[in-house]
Amino acid sequence: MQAYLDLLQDVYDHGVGKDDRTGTGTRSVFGRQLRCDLAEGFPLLTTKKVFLRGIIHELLWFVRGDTNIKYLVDNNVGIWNEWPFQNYLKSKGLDNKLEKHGCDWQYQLEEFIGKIQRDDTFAQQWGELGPVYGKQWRNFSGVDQLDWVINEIKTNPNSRRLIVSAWNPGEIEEMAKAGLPPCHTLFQFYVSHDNKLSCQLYQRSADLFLGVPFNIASYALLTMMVAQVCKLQLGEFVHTFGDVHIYSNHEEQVRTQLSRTPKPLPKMTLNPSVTDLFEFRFEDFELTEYHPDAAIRAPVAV
Ligand code: DHF
Ligand code: TMP
Repeated sequence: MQAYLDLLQDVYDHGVGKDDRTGTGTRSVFGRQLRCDLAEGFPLLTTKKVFLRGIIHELLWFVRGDTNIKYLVDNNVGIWNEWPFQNYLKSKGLDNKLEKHGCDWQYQLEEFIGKIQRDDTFAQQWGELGPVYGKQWRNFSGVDQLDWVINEIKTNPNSRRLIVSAWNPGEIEEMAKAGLPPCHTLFQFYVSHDNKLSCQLYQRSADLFLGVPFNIASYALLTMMVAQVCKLQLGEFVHTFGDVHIYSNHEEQVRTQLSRTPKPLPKMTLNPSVTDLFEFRFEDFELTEYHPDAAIRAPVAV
């Protein structure tokens, strides 16, 4: 994880000012790479407490092929709440009337999430993020890419075509309307001569302080799950970035983060009796030896 902190320092020092879609402003660089050996421990940041429960539920939600926040809301994970809420406000003509993160806004958000919990029809109509990750992983123009890639790793491990893509050009506009076009865009598996499974992700756009610690842990977990069901050992996670940025309202948090010293990595254990990727449940994941520094709160740019 030192590599993550080095990248954070690099973008903080050398990132060039760039305006962005959200109007927040960033320091940004283009084209970087991190790699970590998954056998050395679970790559969860120790210099701040990372919300692993949210990461696990989000990954299970992708794997289910789900694109509605209801599953996350029901499991008390709020990380995707603001995007459907924003759409809801827009439809009511309230999106510019409420001060973001102000009292009224907070109240309306709680009302909205309560309705998602209680009212299935409302959740179906307003909880959708569009044809994002879950949809594309499980049904990209009729192809179940996860099912396909598992079968391919098992039967043709030397393949150089072990790719899953969330970037579906025909559906990007639909995704942009309801939420976001995929940031973690495409990943490829690799089986080495000594039966280790590696995974490389191409992330087109990376919120280095907030999103990236989630993305690293999420893909490390996915690689562990796939390795287990394909009876392979753990190789590397290679994380390749397009636009890597630090938002201008995260700079104080980044300085705090960089002043801390990393601790040994925690250990992640998966329930060894699970042999089908689609049968993992939340209870099948166990994290031990995680002794992080305190969480560092930061606003997410919507
Ligand atoms: N937009 C932006 N601008 N950055 C993102 O990282 C991002 N991530 C998305 C959707 N849109 C995004 C999905 N993933 C948080 C983490 C990941 C995530 C969305 C939000 C987040 O807010 N994390 C906080 C609080 C977590 C909690 O305890 O609820 C964190 O401190 O990690
Ligand atoms: P963009 O679509 O304009 O690139 O904005 C998406 C923002 O969300 C950008 O800051 C990257 C960030 N992001 C992550 O870093 N990781 C994620 O998993 C997601 C969904 C978004």
